[in-house]
Amino acid sequence: MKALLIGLMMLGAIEMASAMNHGGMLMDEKGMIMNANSDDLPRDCTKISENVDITIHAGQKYARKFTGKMFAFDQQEWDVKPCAKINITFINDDQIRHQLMIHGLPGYLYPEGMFHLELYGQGQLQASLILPSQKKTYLVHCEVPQHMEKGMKAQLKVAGGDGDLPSIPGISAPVRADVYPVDWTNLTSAILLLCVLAGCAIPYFVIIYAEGIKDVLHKSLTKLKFKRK
Ligand SMILES: [Cu+2]
Repeated sequence: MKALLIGLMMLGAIEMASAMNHGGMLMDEKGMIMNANSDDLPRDCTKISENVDITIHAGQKYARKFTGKMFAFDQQEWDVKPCAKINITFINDDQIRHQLMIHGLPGYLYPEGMFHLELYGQGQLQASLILPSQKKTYLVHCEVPQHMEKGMKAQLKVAGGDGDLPSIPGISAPVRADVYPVDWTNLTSAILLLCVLAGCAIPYFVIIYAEGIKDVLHKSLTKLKFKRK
């Protein structure tokens, strides 16, 4: 009987563990960590060159310094040594979902070449990864629809990287810049012309008829005062 109970408890524990950890993916009610790696060396590394602690904030307030952007990380670029181990603390300052995804990593260590942290709202997560020795620039972004396009894009360089990625806020020019065209029709042109004419004409008439306007205002105010009495 005792053996049976222990067996059942062990089965329960295994089931709980598998619910939390699906092939490199850790989940709970706050968020998700996918493909973290703090031990396995990339094939081209003989040892970890440096341990780097990086704190990355995500939130709307970090986009204020970039015109036309809505979401951003607090930093847009990091540079580390070849074979560096990065210990990331990812903090979401918003009440909405944000991700920190790093792409282009070796597939034999990181399935789909991807490292992925995700927070469903305000909070923080910690996870590590070890980078290969190759001089390269990795894409860092949030894949929630429109978040990258609206500014949540950055780059992680190894040994200075192999160039800048496009559309990194404050660093590189966009591939296609946002345009805000005016829908010019006869009506909008006529309204604009009318506004310009009115803007020029009103001060002119005010100056010309200043005395008359003053008299009219004075009389109106006097009438009002009498009525109140
Ligand atoms: Cu996001």
